[in-house]
Amino acid sequence: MKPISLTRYLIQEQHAGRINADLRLLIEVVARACKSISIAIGKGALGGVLGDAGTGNIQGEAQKKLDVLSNDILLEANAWGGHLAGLASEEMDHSQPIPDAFQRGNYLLLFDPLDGSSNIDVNISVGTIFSVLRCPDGVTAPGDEHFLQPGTAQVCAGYTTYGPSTQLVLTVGHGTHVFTMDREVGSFMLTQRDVQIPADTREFAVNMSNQRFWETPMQRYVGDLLAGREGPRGKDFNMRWVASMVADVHRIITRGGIFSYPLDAKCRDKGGKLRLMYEANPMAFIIEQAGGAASTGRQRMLEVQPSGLHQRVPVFLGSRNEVAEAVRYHQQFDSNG
Ligand code: P6P
Repeated sequence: MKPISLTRYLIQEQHAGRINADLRLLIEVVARACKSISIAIGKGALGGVLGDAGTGNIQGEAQKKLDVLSNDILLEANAWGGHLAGLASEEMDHSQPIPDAFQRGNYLLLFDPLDGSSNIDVNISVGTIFSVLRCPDGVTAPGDEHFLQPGTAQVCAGYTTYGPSTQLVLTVGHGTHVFTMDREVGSFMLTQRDVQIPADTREFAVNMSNQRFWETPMQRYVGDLLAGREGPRGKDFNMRWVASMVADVHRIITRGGIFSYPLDAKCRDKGGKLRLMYEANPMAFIIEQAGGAASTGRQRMLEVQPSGLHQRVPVFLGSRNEVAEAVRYHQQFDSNG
């Protein structure tokens, strides 16, 4: 049976009362922007878009030309549709209300326009991550403070991975679904409905070069993974690390696993490496809707009360039984040292 398009899927969700017309428009606008980003990335060296932009973001990171281009594509695409009250981006210091020239809607959009962009110049998969919140009632010109809602308040989350194929992974709170871009037609087609991540795994993803900087429970947890079948876990594990969160998460969506970017001595003062509002929270919503789990190591990710737009958090997400195991090491350490 021919897969249905994203548009038809969204119309079905709207007719079922699970989304409204504005959220449908929002998702279609973001998907169209991701198609434009996919085309820009796909040109590679021929598109004159590789390399550094010569600017930096609030994270203190050098911006790639494609970081800036992807951000501009998403800003322009979402300005005039009337579905948004405001938006926030990893690449912008503060959130932006929709310009007065355009009608405003009831949603807030947050995004990392191009996550993993340090991998672009070496032709490794990168991605766009987005999260949708409701604008608080009565707020017509939202400021940063109106975005500071816990992950449980998300009405939609998704990412697009720009790899051998371009895939959009989406949840509106009724399962997680995968759409693959038909490059000839330019449509996203539903290729996997209701993803179910295996509860157990033998595959972990972490940047091992940080091992000496980790907290004790993380040292113990990974040490036992590495001990394999002779160790307390009684089974061997495999390791993968792409250093592109979207690519690592998509592998987990596809075959299970656990992804972690824990606290370490280098990022402790900042609260972690990955950002809560537009990386950890959308990924946590997607993973939980696919039967997985997401935690800071000490708290369910979606229940973290944000204190800042660019707040960072430690991240453990993926196969729910393995995430529970990693959390257990932290609980044991916090209780008994
Ligand atoms: P490291 C990419 O820069 C990113 O934000 C995530 O996509 C990725 O998981 C992580 O950082 C990689 O960090 O320290 O391994 O380079």
